[in-house]
Amino acid sequence: LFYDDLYPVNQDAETADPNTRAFLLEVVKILLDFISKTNDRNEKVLEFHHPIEMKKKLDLALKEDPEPVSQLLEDCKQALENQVKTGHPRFINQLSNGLDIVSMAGEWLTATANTNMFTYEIAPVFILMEHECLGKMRDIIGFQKGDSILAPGGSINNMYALMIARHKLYPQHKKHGMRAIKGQLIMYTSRHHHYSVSGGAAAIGLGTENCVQVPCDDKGRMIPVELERLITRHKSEGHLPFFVNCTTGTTVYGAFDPINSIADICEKHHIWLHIDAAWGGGLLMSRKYRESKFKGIERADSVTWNPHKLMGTLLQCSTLHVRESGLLISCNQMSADYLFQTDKVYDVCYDTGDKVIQCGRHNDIFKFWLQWRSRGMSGFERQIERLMELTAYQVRRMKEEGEKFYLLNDEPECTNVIFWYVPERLRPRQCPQYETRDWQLELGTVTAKLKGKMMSEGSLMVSYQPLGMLPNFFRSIISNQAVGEVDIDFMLEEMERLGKD
Ligand code: ABU
Repeated sequence: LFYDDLYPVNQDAETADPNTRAFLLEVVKILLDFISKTNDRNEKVLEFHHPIEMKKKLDLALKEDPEPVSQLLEDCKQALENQVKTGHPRFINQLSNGLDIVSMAGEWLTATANTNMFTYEIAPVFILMEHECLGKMRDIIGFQKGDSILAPGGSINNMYALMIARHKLYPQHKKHGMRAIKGQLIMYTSRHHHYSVSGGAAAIGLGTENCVQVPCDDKGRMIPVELERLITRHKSEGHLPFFVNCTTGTTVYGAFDPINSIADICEKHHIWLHIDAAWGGGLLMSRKYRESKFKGIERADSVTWNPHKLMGTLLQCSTLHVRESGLLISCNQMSADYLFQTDKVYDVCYDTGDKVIQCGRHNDIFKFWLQWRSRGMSGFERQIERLMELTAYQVRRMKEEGEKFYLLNDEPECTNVIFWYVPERLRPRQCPQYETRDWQLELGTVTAKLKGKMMSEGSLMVSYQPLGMLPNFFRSIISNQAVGEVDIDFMLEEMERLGKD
């Protein structure tokens, strides 16, 4: 069989239908095998090959003549066999981990419906699902009215927040560009901010030097008095402070900037308050954590929240919520006549595509809506609280292990646990340099080597990074519902096994 024996090229239902069904059923079998392996703790997380070896191993050539369907099935198998199993309970590497089955089913359906999200005309059901989910998320945040969009990732949503904050102050910028603004706009974010915030400053023409990094405390939280000191200084220099990014769930530490204190400063100085809850936002689904970690969130002007992180929605699903209605459309609308006709037969406020700068927009909502339906609020609440319980278990177990692990924060605010694995020769009894700078630097080297061993072995993946003065350290993340206590025990044992010098 070849591609032209299948729909849509073959229009003869008598042959195309059985051929197409047979092909797709074979694809589904391959997918189901991958799902089984992903959830099998005896399977490896990955088969690591260096890029040069991987290129030799794979047949990726695009040739002159068609490949038969049988080869395409082999290609599908090969792609998954060589893919990292990001839903494996021992993949503890990224903020977005896991393979939620209901959400995945939604993604399969989304691919089959293959529509574009710019107008109600071609995506009626999915546009209404966006209204439902986004409206519910705004309720949870505490925005009485407002507006929301989905964008391809938290970075883009953080940039949208910058654009609409500028638009609110200087609507003429849309037409005249930077000459509409007399003075230098300045924005603020903590030193532990996600890099997309300074990336957004570069992208919208503000310049990274005008994205001022506010010092943090030792837990990685912005220090409000430092923020106010900087704002006051910049104002006295004649600059225009206009935007503060408050991170709730920093990428590495999982730290929460103090919303209410920052909101007080923003109100006093008439500055837009954006909350980057791309990572921590999932905790809003728990009443307990909403109350303890997000006090004051309803005072924000905008909030980024990525269900594809802590909530386990399949990649990608990232949302932006704005307290004031109408700003998104006024900032981004270009009124393309061929899409957004105003004389359509239906209520065109459902044509949401002109609120964003993208034209083509992927359907990121169905998998999220379906996942939410499957759980209700209570199911999501349990899911989120379970992740936090497991995090507490990990910290407890690491403390029980004594000198093998050096926790850099023993009270994590999210599911990030940051630590060094300490090999025997660097433990206090063997190591006179314990806790010195040289000791830290040596642990930084050990960390990168140990990660390399994990990958060669294929048994575990935990990410690492340096940060500020700290050389490389591990950051484990629990956002996969497949993870259990047994996997945390395994991580600790495996690090000790692989970490032996
Ligand atoms: N957007 C931040 C993702 C980083 C991470 O998964 O580690």
